[in-house]
Amino acid sequence: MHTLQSQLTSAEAIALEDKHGAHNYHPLPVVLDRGEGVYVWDVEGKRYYDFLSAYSAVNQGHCHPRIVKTVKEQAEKLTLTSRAFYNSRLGEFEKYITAYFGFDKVLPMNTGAEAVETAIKLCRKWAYEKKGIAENEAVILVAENNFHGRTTTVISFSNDEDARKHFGPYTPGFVTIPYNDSEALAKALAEKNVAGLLIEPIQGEAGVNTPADGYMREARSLCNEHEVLFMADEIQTGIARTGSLLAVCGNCSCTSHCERQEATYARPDVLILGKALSGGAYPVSAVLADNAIMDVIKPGQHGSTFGGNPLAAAIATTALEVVRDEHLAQNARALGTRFRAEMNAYIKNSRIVKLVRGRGLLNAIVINDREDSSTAWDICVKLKDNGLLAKPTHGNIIRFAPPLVMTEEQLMECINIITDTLKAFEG
Ligand code: IF1
Repeated sequence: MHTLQSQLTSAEAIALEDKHGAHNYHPLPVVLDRGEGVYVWDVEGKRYYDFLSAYSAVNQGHCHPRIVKTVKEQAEKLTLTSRAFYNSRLGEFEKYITAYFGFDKVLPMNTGAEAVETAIKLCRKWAYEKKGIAENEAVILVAENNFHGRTTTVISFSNDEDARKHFGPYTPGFVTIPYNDSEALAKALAEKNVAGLLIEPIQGEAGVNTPADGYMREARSLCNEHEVLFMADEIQTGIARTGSLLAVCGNCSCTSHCERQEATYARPDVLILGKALSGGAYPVSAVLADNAIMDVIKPGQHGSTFGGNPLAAAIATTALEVVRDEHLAQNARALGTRFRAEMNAYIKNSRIVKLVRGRGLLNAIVINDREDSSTAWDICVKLKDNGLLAKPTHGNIIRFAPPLVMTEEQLMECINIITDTLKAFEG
């Protein structure tokens, strides 16, 4: 069945990447060859639980049969036309995704960073043409320890040395405020020329930094008061990952906008999606907004060769259908609650784990060791040996984010692998 069987050993594959590829990553030493649902297999045939899900791009599970079927069918028919012509899939996708998330219009792109760039451009143009900010004076507020991608403009407002050092000169027009601090936000919003707030509902790269429950709602209403666009980067948190369709939905796991949500929903003016929008089968990102904002962009002012191509449109439609049909938000919510409960029970008697935090199936444990120690990395290598793949993030933190198609039985097996592995580090 799997005719594309690799002929390489792990060591050979790693050596090839090391020799011929730029060293812009430091991967765990595992070479993956096949995936199905919550599992991946390395080139030697060893099976692992995937607790990274390609940074939440494969929420629907690896090689989801419905998504693969769409890839095959559309790839055999038409893949790319450019936007110089209409294509038969884009309009249907646009209708579907705007109804799904409750916005007037969508602008499709490919990668997450491109969607963030799109939101920034949209916000600035809106500020000059609708809000009346003087040309070149628009300011966008961003949060400390943000991660929004790797383009030169996006890294201009990062405070991560690795991400930005020696990549200057930097794009001006951004002001950093502390995360999860409504007072600081209110103060910054009172300054002149503020056009937008760009924010992650949970900061992934910062170690699954989860804000207070009311923070997003407060940010939303503060932005309203100051006529400032509230732009939510849901590239990592969105599409059921945190136990809601969007993290800004708050405490609600419905996959359509219900009445219950009125109490908790921090509706963004600009919604930024990527990653799981394609279920990991293809790079698809999107920016959603209502007409009053989106209509400032006119022909020739923004675009991308691949953005909105028929293959992407078809895949993204199926990927969103899977999330709804398989109740992935509800499953993420239930399994996430179980995961944190089990981890908290373990942590009670643990020396090596300080705490667990997160929402839905976006969680992290904080290791009780110096930030610059290799403990989190060493634990991840051991987890790999024990059949579970996770990746350390900044400051001795391990992120746990499996595909959302996991069953409770599988989760319990994984919790056993994790706690058994941690026990070996209790010392
Ligand atoms: C890498 C982190 C995750 C994102 C948010 C935009 C983007 C991302 C909130 C850009 C991308 C990635 C990219 C990945 C590592 C990763 C990551 F650790 F850096 F923070 F997921 F947790 N907004 N996140 O999280 O999207 O252009 O990559 O499609 O290897 O850099 P992209």
